Amino acid sequence: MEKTFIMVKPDGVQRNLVGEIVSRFEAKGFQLVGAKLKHIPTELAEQHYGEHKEKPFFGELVDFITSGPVFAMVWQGENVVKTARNMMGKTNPGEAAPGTIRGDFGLTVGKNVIHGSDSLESAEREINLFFNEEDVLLYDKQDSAWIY
Ligand code: ABT
Ligand code: MG
Repeated sequence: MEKTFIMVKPDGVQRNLVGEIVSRFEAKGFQLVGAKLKHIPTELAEQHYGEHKEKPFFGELVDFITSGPVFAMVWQGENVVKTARNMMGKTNPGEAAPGTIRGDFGLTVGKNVIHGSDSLESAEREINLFFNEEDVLLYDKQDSAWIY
């Protein structure tokens, strides 16, 4: 079953949106298989956002993501990478549709509340950056038969 890496960014944690965001993924039918509150060290932030190293906003991005704790999660389910991105909405919350997480809770591209892996390859890379193997739990869930 597919897995993705989802993270409530420091702005989302400060604005008490962790519960709301977890609820949306639970209600959709996805399964939470890993979670932790973490203050990201600079080195990990630079690795996580490695693809943006040469961009003019890289410094600000690293400063923001290390400015306070994030809530890092692994979610599992059918097509979860793409579906989670759809649930998050566009990168710029000003353009994100109402009903999406960024559309409902964000205003600016610099503080856009949530991160989600953009491909299967990114998901595997990011899960491995943030979680040890034993901290991703595989367990049976009673509602699976009613979702699939
Ligand atoms: P992330 O989930 O944070 O990776 O966002 P997403 O994948 O939707 O968008 P990308 B393109 O990966 O943006 C990464 C972060 O960079 C910020 N950003 C992006 C800017 O601040 N200015 C810009 O012009 C662009 C293109 C937004 C993203 N995160 N934050 N915070
Ligand atoms: Mg991205």
